[in-house]
Amino acid sequence: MSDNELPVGGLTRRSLGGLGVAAILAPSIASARRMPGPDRYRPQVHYSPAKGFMNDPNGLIFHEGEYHLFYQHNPFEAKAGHVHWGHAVSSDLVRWRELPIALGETAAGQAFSGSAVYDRGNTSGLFPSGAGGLVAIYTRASDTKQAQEIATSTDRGRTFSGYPGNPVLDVGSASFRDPKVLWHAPTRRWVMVVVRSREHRVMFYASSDLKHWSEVGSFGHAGLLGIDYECPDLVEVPVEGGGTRWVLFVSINPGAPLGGSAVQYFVGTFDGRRFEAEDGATRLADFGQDFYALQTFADVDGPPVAIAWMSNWLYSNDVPASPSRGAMTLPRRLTLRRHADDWRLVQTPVPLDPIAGSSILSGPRPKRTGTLAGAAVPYGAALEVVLRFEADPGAILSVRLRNAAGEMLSACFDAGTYPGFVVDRSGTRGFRHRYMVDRAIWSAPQGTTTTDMRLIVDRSSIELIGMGGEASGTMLQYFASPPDRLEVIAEGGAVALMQLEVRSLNG
Ligand code: DQQ
Repeated sequence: MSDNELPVGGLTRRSLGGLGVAAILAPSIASARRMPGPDRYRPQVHYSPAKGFMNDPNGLIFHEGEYHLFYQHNPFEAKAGHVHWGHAVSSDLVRWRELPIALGETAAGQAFSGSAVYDRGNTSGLFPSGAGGLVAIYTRASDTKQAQEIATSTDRGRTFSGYPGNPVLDVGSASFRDPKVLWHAPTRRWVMVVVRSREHRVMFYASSDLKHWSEVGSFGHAGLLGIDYECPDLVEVPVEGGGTRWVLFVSINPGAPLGGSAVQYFVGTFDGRRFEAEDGATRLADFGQDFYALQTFADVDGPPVAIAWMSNWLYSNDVPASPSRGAMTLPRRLTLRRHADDWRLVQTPVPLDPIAGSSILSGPRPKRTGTLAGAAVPYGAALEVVLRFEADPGAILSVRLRNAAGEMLSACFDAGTYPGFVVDRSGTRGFRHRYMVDRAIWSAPQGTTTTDMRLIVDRSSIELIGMGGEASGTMLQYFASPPDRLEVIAEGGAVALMQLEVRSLNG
């Protein structure tokens, strides 16, 4: 067992009081190397490449009937490094097809994170007259320099040609990266959002041709600084009930509240030059430990759709390979909800009907304590659990996945003095790391007893979406032996299930 597979402070873990976690967990911790068959952790309903390493989503765009997911990718081994842009496409955001690598390393460096736009009016002049095409905007990164380059594609993203005049934006910095470009309709020009990462500044540049960029504004030294600001995104998001606000996402790494990587966001206005936050609040997009580098798709109709990388730089190189390392979250639609003096980002994972498997549990359950429902779950299947419930004050509703070896993964709503959702992976023994937290907690307004919870559990992850999308908790999790049973349990008070649906998902 290597040092990085040991949990902090020894091997004995205690339960979280009334949360129903096994009291003392077995001291043996299986390492990834001792497990038979890396496929046991292969994501079934989340995108992961066939081999190599994957991190940030890049170049997300809907174009000619296809959703494009480009991503940071090391094709040579399942470790970060030698960054290329991998590529996959989907017609429904759920089933993805991997395509050949889109951008590679050059003598000038690796192809770090960036975005893609459809230059429909050929503003760049880089396409044949009268035609447009896709333009990728990314950071060319060496040890001494990070500068922004562009590349064009006339074949729906299958191949790209680097612009001979690259780089298009070079400020002589070694920490200047992750350009997200959008078309700003009111000012009729392209806007690039990019970070001076070590200075904790998000920079705004404008261009009429994607080749010449002028600085027009900046926003920074705001929120959680961490060591680096990374992967910014700026998008106009509909507010439930009417209107819109601009949301500026800024990933930070390391320095997140749970350690390592996290995505924060600011809500405000943007006039094409300046982003003004509406209040001084820093909000996190996800309460788990494994949600990073969120990016939204260009050119989708309706509310924006975002994908994040489902990992954390503190241990992304150490988690079991399956045989590739790295997976994306499910795509989520984004809206904003206003609460008296607060804003909440609402995330709604796209419908999974295209990959629906069989129904495992269904129907309401009357209010009581104890086991409300239980069923065997198919070996190695991904699961979707949807619950709407009303809990007595003080009750805890848990969804538990377990196996005969005594392992358990649970997602709970605690209707106690401090109500909220909990994702608890402390009872899984397939992989531990000294920086992986056991559980993550999201606080709901005091007095909350009636709400909803949706879980998507894959072979090595769990996503909890609660309170109509306000709570998003994303965590990697590794059973040593796959779970074979699911139970819904009420403790400390009675709970009624107005809705219970559990189904398997086809990988
Ligand atoms: N990952 C990329 C960088 C970015 C970081 C390198 C964030 O462009 O800042 O793979 O995960």
